[in-house]
Amino acid sequence: MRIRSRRFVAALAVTTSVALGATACGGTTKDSAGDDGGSSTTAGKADPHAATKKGLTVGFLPKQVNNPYFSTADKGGRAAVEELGSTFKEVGTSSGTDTSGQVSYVNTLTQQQVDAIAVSAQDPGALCTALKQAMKNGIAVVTYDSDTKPGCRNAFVSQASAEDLGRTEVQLLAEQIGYKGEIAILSAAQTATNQNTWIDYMREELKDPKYKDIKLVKTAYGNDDAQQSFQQTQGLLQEHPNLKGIISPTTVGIKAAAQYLSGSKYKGKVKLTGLGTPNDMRKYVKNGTVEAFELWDPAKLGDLAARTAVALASGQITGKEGETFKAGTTTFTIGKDGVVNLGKPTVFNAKNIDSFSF
Ligand code: RAM
Repeated sequence: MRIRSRRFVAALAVTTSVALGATACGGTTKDSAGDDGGSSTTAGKADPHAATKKGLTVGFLPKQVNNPYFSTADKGGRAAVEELGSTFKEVGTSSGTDTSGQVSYVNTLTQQQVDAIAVSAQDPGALCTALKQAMKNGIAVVTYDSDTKPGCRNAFVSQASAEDLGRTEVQLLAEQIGYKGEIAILSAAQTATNQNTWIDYMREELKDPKYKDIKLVKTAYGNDDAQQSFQQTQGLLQEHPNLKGIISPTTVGIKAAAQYLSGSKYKGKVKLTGLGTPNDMRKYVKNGTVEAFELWDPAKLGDLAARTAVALASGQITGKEGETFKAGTTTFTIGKDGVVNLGKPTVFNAKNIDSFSF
């Protein structure tokens, strides 16, 4: 009965949601509802002993389908959803910069009355109206990989501490270039919440006096598109002939940059690090283009996003700081602003890369 009435409300509200969603299309929008700070908690009190609901539908909306990183992440999500007795579905755009497409998919999932949405946001604000509408309809909303503003979702499942990721990428590159020279960043979309947060921490790290001889000369955007990222790498080297190193905090970007460097006179001379998958990067580590880079296990991120979504939809958590829940055999605690941290990333190099197959 309770579910029925929620579904009825959902069906009614969708018309409004779609209309509102349309205004949010195409870029960063300031949300009309104002302040989006502080995570949005689901109504009521968390009951950590509530049974895990079965028969739910959990919709995954990655930043970009057919990006191998998200294929692996969402495979982990699917396995967890199915293990918990629910149904998994995935929808999404093939471009990593199609925010209006993401808005439409949120609206469609709301219309289809799914029980939970797990979304990796291309933009921190553009999805807010649509996601708030989804939450109003009783849908649990989790962001994973790339967050929205905290008020637009119940919880964010983060791959690792953003601060650690930003700082360690600078540390990795600084060691490789001997703490001296010009460096650049090759990022994903200009609006991507995750990359922008990491880049802010990279800049913070660079303020340490031990990096006084390192100069960040440019941040370029390859939009998580292989060809654009390749061309941006080429452009960086043409514009900055003294470049000593590149940090690319995106699996698409680092792979394209490695491909460019490995076929150029810069191979092994211009250092490259960032976030990549071992499967993409193996050959560039073996041929001497790349020394070390890092990442977390994307499948584990998808797994945790799914389990967080189901815990929210089951009422075990609401997204409030301090709540705890079990994901598999591990107990996770919700931190400030509704953030759940997966753990520490792994650094890959010639010594260990063959033990990883994602
Ligand atoms: C790309 C995407 C994703 C990011 C990884 C590291 O696949 O931009 O959001 O987390 O790289």
